Amino acid sequence: MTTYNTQQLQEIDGLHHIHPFTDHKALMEKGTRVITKADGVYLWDSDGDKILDGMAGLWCVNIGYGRQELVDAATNQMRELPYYNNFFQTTHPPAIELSKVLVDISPPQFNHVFFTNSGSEANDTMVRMVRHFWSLEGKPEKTVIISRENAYHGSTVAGSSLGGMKGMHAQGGILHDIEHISQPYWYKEGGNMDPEEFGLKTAQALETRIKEIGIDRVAAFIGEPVQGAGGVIIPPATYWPEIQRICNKYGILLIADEVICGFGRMGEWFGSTVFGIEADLMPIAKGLSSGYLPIGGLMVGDRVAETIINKGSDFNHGFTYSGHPAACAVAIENIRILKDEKIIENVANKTGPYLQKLWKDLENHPLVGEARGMGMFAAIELVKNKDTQEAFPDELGVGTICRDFCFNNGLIMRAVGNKMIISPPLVMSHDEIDELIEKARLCLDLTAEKLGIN
Ligand code: PXG
Repeated sequence: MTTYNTQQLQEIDGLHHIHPFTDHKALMEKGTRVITKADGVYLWDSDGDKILDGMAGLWCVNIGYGRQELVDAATNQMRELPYYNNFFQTTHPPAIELSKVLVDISPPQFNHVFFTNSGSEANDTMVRMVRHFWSLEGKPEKTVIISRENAYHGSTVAGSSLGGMKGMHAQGGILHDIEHISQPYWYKEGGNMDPEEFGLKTAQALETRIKEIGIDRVAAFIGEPVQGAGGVIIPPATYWPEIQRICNKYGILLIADEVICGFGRMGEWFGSTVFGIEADLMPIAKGLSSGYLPIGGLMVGDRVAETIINKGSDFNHGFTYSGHPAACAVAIENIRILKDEKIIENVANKTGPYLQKLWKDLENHPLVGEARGMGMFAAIELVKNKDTQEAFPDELGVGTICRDFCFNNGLIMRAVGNKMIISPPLVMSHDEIDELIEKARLCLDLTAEKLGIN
């Protein structure tokens, strides 16, 4: 590859590269930040500045950067068999081994996986499989999938339709037979209710909606155990048990989107088990390979698998790179490292509690209305008035102001509206967590100063 300096890179980028979720006019004015290398929990940009990565890339680099074992796994596999597919009665060892490894770490009802290249494709696969399942069950009119407002399930047509982001629906429309109910976001929408009462009431909206649509039409419910991109929204303890009760009562499929919560972020292999959810299907991606190569999948529970396999003939679905050999080899090695180095146990017993304790203390900052989190992800609500929870006007862009201070002070922290969120690599040490908190506090101070709040 040619070596360019920062200015040249920015110029070429501005001329030719359309970025995901980016305002290009603003980007052209500022110039992109070019990330050139990474190690452990740190990134470096093209000017040589070192940045602490509080987001594990995009919620995915669970074991941290620079692991030679993953590089070797990919290299060896590419030398041996760089590509072959799993269509038409062929397969290869890495896909076979990864399917067994995944079944071994999943809850007992999961004995099958369908491979994809991303979380969005996993959700597309899910929509097609759910509708195919009900058709094979002799109920082809059961096509409606119920999701939630402010959910995120990807950017393909099915993914963005399942998601509850209005800005996405406005661009390109939404797939038929996808419905949304309200989210379990107690801080913003709980009003005078206590969290438990609110959790129950929000879950019961599912039952109401099923009755409105008619049970003969409803196929499934989908939710992230904890909403990630929506702003690390942790449901009250009463929420998931009530959702589970309703899904069981009406016999609809329950889909736990594990793309962010899976592979240790919450201190267990999957977020579902943390909340006692017994899912029928689990879209997975991100932490599956720690982001070193693109790979996702749909874990298929026995109830669905038995019908798809025994009652159907072909499931007419698949991607050229479903179960790509190099990506599978990397995922196998990534899961081995998560296991052998007890990274998930550490999240549950050491790193997670340490991070959460320090994070909670940020609540004493004048800008912070709530600091919440679980395992290795967390959010803060930036508010104008802590006592009344009065919010800043959206047009002030208070999250973006804070995010920019973070960027300029060597910390990646993401803004979601007026929320700041983190999702660091699971391997972050206590010293690195101290650094994260210190930098976050500094950037909150700078934001407060700019807004004239003290
Ligand atoms: N489900 C969930 C729960 C996700 O968080 C997807 C599906 C889609 O995965 P792919 O691999 O197709 O991106 C996601 C992805 C953000 C951000 O800024 C979040 C995601 C992706 C990109 C940005 O928070 N989540």
